[in-house]
Amino acid sequence: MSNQPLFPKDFLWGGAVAACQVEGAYNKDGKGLSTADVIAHGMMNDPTDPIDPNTFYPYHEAIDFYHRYKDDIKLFKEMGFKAFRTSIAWSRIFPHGDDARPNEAGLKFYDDLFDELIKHDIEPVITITHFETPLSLAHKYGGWADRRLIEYYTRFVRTIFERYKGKVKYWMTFNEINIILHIPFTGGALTVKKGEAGYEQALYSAMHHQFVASATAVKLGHEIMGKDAMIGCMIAFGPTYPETSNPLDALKMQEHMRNTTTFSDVQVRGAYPEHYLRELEKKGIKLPIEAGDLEVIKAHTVDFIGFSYYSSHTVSHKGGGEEQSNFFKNTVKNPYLSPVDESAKEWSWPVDPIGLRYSLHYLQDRYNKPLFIVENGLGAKDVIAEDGKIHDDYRITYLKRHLQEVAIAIDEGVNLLGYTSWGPIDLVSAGTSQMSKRYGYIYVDRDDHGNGTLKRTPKESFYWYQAVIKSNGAHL
Ligand code: P53
Repeated sequence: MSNQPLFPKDFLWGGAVAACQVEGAYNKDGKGLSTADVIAHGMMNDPTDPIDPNTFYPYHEAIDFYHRYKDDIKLFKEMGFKAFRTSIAWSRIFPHGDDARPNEAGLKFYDDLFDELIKHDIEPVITITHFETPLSLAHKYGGWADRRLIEYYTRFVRTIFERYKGKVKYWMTFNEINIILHIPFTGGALTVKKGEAGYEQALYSAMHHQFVASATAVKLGHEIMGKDAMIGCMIAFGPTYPETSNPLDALKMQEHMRNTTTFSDVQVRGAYPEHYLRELEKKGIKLPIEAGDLEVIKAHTVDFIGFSYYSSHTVSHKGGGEEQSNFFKNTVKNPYLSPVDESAKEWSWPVDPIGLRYSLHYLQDRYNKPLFIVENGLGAKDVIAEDGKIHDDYRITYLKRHLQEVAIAIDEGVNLLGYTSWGPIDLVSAGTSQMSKRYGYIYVDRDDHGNGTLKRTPKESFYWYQAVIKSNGAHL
């Protein structure tokens, strides 16, 4: 790429994490248990609850960011971060979710964290809740399938908006809100299991309640923090391609794409698409819509669209084809995509940098709202070389190719607020609970069983990203 600065002057370069995947300190300073605290292995869907003292729970200590954030932020600053995305652990603030009063020690922790970021001129970008819900809300109410969760979430949101106004400008209401249909336990606190009676109805009830809660948060955000506050949605995004030019494949693509766009449509356009309402009706599902719900959703649409991008999907009308991973199920292999690097083979998420450019245009054409890439990155196995360094050239290649596409999209007119790559420091994987699926520019000495010193070491990609930010994207 040429040395032309294509990125806007105040572009928010940085990295993104989630509270539960980094903080640890799961029972410190009054924090209540969250749904993530009962995950011992695998996808965040399969709790080992109650906590078994003989089982290792990776989220309990995670990478101990709770105690080490000052040093970690120094490293982020050294890379030149302008923004850092993290989330608030709901059960630090409301230990049971439905408590009448917040836990002051929890509020204080985020005050200190945000102050530390601001001190280093790093803009906090905050996800209100990211794949963790107070566990007690699961036990007591069965999670978001119960309408009362809207009230408890709103209480949480009001508390943090009032507390952190003036410190935090960028907010997102729910991490990857569309993932609730795939990982209903951590984000939705749903206790009914797949295959059990009422499972589907519970999923869609939870979804509707989260939409109402999200719109209510946008409303409150503007009331409490004024027009300056930017309250966004956060969607797990990836375009769907048809396997061939067969019109039946095009229809299949449209159907698959709607699994995602329905979620952005509700939050950005303010209404359920007609096709979705019909589809649910045919499935015999009844959305628990109460008086005023649709009006709130209509009136309080988001200010920007935050999205994660890891890959695209390819579908065929003939059906599933080769299963590529949990999230990419019902998709077929796309022969035009780059091969997955050896270091990332275990997870095999297809690599499609052009798909990111496509996504940016797609979302801008559809919604015409500011966009924010709040996650992108390569989960890979890293090895410490004999010289003691981590030569993660595969990660640099992945990120570079994606950022080159981002630069082109911006040059072609896309309005992008920033780019926070996923896991700038190694963290616990949401999809697998592994530490060995690493995304970081910073290596953390910790394995899948909890061994290691937690020592931080910059990888080769650390210096690469530092140069990218320093040149505002001119040196990719
Ligand atoms: P891991 C599935 C598909 C796309 C994004 O994922 C996903 C998931 C859930 O696994 O989640 C986001 O850790 C999520 C992060 C997560 C990250 O992608 O499975 O917002 O919490 O860690 C990467 O490799």
